[in-house]
Amino acid sequence: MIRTAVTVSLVPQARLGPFVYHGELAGSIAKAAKLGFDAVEIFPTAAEALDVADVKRMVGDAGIDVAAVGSGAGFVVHKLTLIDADDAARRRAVNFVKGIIDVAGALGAPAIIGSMQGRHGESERETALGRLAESLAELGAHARQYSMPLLYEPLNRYETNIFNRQGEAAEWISGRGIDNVKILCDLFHMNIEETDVAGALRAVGAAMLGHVHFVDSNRRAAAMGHMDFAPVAAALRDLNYAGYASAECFPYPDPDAAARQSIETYQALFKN
Ligand code: LER
Ligand code: MN
Repeated sequence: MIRTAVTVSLVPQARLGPFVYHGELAGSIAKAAKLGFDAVEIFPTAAEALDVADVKRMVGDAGIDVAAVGSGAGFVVHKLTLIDADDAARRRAVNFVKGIIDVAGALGAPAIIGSMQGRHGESERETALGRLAESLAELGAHARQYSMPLLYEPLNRYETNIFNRQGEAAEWISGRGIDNVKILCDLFHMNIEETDVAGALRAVGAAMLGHVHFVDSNRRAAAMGHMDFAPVAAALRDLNYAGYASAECFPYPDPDAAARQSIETYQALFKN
């Protein structure tokens, strides 16, 4: 059974970003539970900023889980990337993600690599991919102690030039023998980059599909844009996908309405 999650960003610099709830973890967790979500996906400013015992208590009291923990602040706040040409800066990036993996692991969740993959310069692609492969391999191995994969999220062309398409990223990870790293498929990025969103999910395949950002074409809540969700749901069903459909969308027209719309669309697609 696919599980539902809703995003909560605690990063002030991302206050205009595509997260349903912003800034207030306890209240957001309570709202998520009340609306019927199974979990929250959390974007902290850094690992040290999350008090694991506190978060455990909050989700425990609400009777929900943590779906994933994002590392985006590593880039947005600290400008760290896993492909930085400077060895010391790249090491800081890897260590930042290790911290996120440790916190996520303690919460029973995987960590996400999105914007920390960076963007390579002209004619530096192979070097950048080499650095990314090395970083992902180290981080995937680090995540294994928690029996969690590391989630790698291809982004659209306006955010990265590393991998924009899901199937290519999955093939590259498998082909390089990078262990314990799965793909996070964000339907918004896919709407920009893929010719066939459902086909791209199938191309990633059951073994590599780790998480889904459940959102519409315009980055509003599911069913507030023009994404055709029926083939997407059919692909996820056919793949026996049992991970999260996590609402990562703009809080439009307001956070609670976006959350409600997301879970109602999910229920309409998967619960009958
Ligand atoms: C960024 O566009 C995104 O989709 C987030 O999940 C990345 O951290
Ligand atoms: Mn995303």
